[in-house]
Amino acid sequence: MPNYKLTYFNFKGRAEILRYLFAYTNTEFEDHRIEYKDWPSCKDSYPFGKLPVLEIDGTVYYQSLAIGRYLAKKAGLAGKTDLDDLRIDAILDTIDDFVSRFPWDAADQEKKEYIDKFGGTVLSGLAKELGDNKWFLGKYVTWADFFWDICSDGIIYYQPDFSKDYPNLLSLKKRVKELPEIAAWIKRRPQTEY
Ligand SMILES: N[C@@H](CCC(=O)N[C@@H](CS)C(=O)NCC(=O)O)C(=O)O
Repeated sequence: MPNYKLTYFNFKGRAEILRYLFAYTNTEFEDHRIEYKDWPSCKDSYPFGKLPVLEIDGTVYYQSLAIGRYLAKKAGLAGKTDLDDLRIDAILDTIDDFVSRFPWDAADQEKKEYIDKFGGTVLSGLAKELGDNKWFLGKYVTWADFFWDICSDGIIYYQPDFSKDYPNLLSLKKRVKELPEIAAWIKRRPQTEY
């Protein structure tokens, strides 16, 4: 079993998908969390000055979705075919486009404007993609389902009614959170606001 050390800040953010993937497979990992006040003094020691990074047996890997794809394959949470992987990546990138441009550090009004302007297109598209299926890929769970749950939680923190008009997307979140390994992780993870 390789030695895993995940480094990020003390919140969910871009590391939570990796923490879900470790949790789902009951894989031990060091959950190293850097406080913001300590960040300026260590930023330069990380690739491109960004987090998260994952050290695997001492070698540093970066970019959360690249790492996620690697862990998802190992966890059996990637696609069963190349075309399924293409669909998963398209869903991930759609969600990622939306959350990457979200004005996390701006005032509430600006956040609301962003959601009003772009949220509907993303939500209706994802709701259509999911349809009446249990998971985005139909019959089997993938890390795209996890990513939706985590990223939408991040937005819901600021706007609790985000996705309230899309019951199938809300049900999907519930199903992800009810997976026993994910439920256990949510219970034991450090409590942070977002
Ligand atoms: N696409 C990258 C984005 C990495 C990124 O922007 N990380 C932010 C935190 S979410 C960061 O390190 N911010 C601190 C800084 O830029 O100094 C990924 O997904 O890993």
